[in-house]
Amino acid sequence: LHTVSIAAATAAEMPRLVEQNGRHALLVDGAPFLVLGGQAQNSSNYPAALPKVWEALKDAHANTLEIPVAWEQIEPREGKFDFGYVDTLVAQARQNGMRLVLLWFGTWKNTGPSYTPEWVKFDNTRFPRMVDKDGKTSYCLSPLGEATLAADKKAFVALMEHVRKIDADKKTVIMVQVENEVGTYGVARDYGARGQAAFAQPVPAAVLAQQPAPAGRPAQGNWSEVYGDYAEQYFHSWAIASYIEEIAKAGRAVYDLPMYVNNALRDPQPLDDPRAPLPWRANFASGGPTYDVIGIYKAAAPHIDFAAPDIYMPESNKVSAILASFQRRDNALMVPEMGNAEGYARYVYQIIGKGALGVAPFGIDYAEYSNYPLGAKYIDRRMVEPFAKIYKVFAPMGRTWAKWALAGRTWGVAEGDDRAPQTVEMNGWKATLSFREFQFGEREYLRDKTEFAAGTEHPSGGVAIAQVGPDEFVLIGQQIRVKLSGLGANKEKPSMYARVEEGRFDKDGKWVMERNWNGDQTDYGLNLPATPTVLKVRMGTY
Ligand code: N0T
Repeated sequence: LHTVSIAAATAAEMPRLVEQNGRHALLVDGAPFLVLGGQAQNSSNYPAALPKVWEALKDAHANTLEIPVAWEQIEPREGKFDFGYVDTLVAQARQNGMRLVLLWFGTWKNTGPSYTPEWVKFDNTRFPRMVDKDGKTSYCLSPLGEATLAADKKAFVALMEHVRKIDADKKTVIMVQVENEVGTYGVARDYGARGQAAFAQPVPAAVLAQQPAPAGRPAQGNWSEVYGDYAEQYFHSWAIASYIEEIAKAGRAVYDLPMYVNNALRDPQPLDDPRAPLPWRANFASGGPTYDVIGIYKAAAPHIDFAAPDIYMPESNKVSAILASFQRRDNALMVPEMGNAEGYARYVYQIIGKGALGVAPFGIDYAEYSNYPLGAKYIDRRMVEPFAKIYKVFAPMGRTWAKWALAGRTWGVAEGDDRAPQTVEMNGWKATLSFREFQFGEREYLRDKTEFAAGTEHPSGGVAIAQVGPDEFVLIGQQIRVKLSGLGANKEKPSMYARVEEGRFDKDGKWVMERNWNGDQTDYGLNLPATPTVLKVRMGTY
């Protein structure tokens, strides 16, 4: 027994990302892993606050906790490191059966320096802040401050060394977020002496390759020559991404975990609008990894695996546009933050169905704090419940799902704010999805055509679909009617259900059939109830 457990421990591979035909997976212990996450509140990164975090995470049926490690906390006095919190966190994560994503709150947290140690916060000479056009000092630390970069990097490397020391055997920590929502509000870039000098330099070739000059502008030159009205934002994005690259590269050199950056979004481009986004006009944090500068981050920060959206825009058309713009062949989709209000829960189906590495509502934590109106008002079980019921069905099949997602076999839909039907085209089959339906009959059966099923006052429907065989599907959903019809080779053929099994996946990912749906339960499509339900459906043609 002893030999076996040692062999198993040494066999545990480093977590890493893989890509296959534009789809991605996060490998944990050598196999695809679905992050059913929750993020703790900002100030829960102390041992005394952790019990309320675990309680909420467990109620949520989550498998991963995202939680800050603050620079001020590990290096309160320069060069004197204290990893007591990290030790407690990792030990308790193991006791609670959770994986960890560590959030490095360093030079930038929501763009500001509030999580830097005091010896950094107030020393403008050694750690310069950005300067605006009029020479006024900004709140934000400059990405061109060499001493700031050296100090942040040193602390981050110390953290990664420590994580390697305590966790290389078990891999409880599976990923690291470098900084938090970087960029700068109010000022487009650093106009200080260093900023002016760097801004006058030619745009690096790697940046030009990712973000070519807009039509009608010179293909190379300095930042203003090439990018015109976009120059300040692009330059600042490059400066911040380059700074982050130095930190991530040094951290990965000591312990090579996947690393990513998160983004406080600019307004997304509507899906049907092909125009280029407008230049920065103080309407979002300049320099952050917004969808329009992902290419610049790719060029400047190759040690960052992906840029990820923090979704606090509840509108369904915006959520769809955000997911579309961050899911790229060169950028795995992952939603490391999302509002924890009930209306966001249905997006879990869309996000997971699209093949994301995972998702984490923000504030899954029973600390007495709510970030309403971004998230829920509730700070108890009522806040967790809408997510918990969905995570519960995904939890035992997470790795199976992540494998299907990597293979490009999955789709996801959430009910739109317009409540309108949607369609999904799969291989040989089309799914038509409608909402607010009664479980029996069609709308024309109703005397009152404006009558809708109880419990559908607010959009709450969603489904994630995996095509597991040519004519076979796994559906996981709630508050939705699903109808399948032939497409492509099956288009002209009449079809019917061969089998509609309701059941669940057990802990080993094996299907456990509970009953077969037929008769009223299938005559009007597959009407998934408010309780998330898993169906294994096989179609046949005649
Ligand atoms: C998030 C969280 C936390 C459309 C807010 C969101 C977290 C940070 N910031 O609770 O502070 O650490 O990443 C900023 C959203 C701005 C408002 C967008 C309105």
